[in-house]
Amino acid sequence: MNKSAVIGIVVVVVVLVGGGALLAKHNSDNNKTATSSSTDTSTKSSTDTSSQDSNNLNPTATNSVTIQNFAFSPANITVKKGTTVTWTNSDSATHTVTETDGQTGPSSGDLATGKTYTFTYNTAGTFKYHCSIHASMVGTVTVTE
Ligand SMILES: [Cu+2]
Repeated sequence: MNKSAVIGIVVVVVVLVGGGALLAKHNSDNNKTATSSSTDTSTKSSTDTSSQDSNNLNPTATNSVTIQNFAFSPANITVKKGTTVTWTNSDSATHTVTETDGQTGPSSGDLATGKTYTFTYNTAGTFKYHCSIHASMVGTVTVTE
């Protein structure tokens, strides 16, 4: 009786250890699969990054511009006619949002840190603006029908 019980336990242990080894193998296979798929993800994200870079050359579809590090971000945006654009000064310095080319456009006056300014574009076209304090700060709003 005792011997057969011991044999039974040994059999159970062998089966468990064997099964555990199989599971471990299976898991390592899964890990390999996960590793290769994460490689795919990083390849995809690097592709996304390059497409974001090319997007920076084109207007970004947004009505919200942040002023930071002495620059408008994004500097070039596109909105539909009738859109109100909001500029937020998140910089430590005072800036302005001032139309550049004599068309109807923003004229914020001095915008201290944390202040916002809004302007509604009711005409389609391309509208340049700048900061009247820092000549290097320029931006463009493209208004579509
Ligand atoms: Cu400025």
